[in-house]
Amino acid sequence: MKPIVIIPTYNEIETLPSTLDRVKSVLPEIDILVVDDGSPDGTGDYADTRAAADATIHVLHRPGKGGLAAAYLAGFAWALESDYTHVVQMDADGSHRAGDLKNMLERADGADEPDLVIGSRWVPGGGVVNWPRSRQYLSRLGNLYNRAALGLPYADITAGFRVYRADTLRALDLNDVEIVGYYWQTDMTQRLHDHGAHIVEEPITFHEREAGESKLSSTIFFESLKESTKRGFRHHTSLAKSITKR
Ligand SMILES: Nc1nc2c(ncn2[C@@H]2O[C@H](COP(=O)(O)OP(=O)(O)OP(=O)(O)O)[C@@H](O)[C@H]2O)c(=O)[nH]1
Ligand SMILES: [Mg+2]
Repeated sequence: MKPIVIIPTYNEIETLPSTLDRVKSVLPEIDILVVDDGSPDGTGDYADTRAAADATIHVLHRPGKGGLAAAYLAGFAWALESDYTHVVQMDADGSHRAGDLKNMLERADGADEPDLVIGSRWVPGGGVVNWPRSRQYLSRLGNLYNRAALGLPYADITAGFRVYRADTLRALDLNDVEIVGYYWQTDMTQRLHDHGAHIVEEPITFHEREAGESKLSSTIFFESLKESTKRGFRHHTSLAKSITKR
């Protein structure tokens, strides 16, 4: 197994140092790619300093804030050109923990060869720490809504902590992935599900961001909700059509 951890950053100077330290202390050999969108607070420069001192740390600089999905897709393209076997999505802000990452990688390396391991807050053994009740409700509701609207049988469809099998990503056409708001996590889950992928959930403990500012705005949230609804209608209409044809 040769995984790479992709960490997108926008103004995470307060949290990226400890995130890199923790991943490196638990998984010293692992490769990391920081994808920075020209953070005005110098996060990209900091990542460059770390990369200069450690050959396993890489940095991809993008010119300006282009959104989380676009940053990940650029990171995927970079990683898939090399011989990595697994590609990890991980936030910089301390919400995703290195100990959980280790478990997720072990799960990804299991004999049943999952195509996607979702780091799940909402399966037994998973949970959240210090997350405001309002965010917990939003996450649970968002997942319920997505499950009902799209028929996806997973507990944490919108999770951002994930391990993908690289060959599975290579086999998918990611050119038209929906990059609206945070809907793209759901879109990726659905793409893999429709592709017949083996998707499993590994419990994680998600922590409230440790410092810095959230990039999740209400606009992003409502854009994602709108997209789920649109896709949900499409899903149910095609389901109804296939039933009436029978
Ligand atoms: N490169 C890049 N990274 C981004 C962008 N937007 C968010 N990120 C990063 O994506 C990760 C998730 O963003 P967050 O702001 O933590 O979003 P969230 O986890 O939903 O919200 P909070 O944790 O509550 O703040 C963090 O590492 C951010 O720095 C972007 O436009 N470009
Ligand atoms: Mg966060």
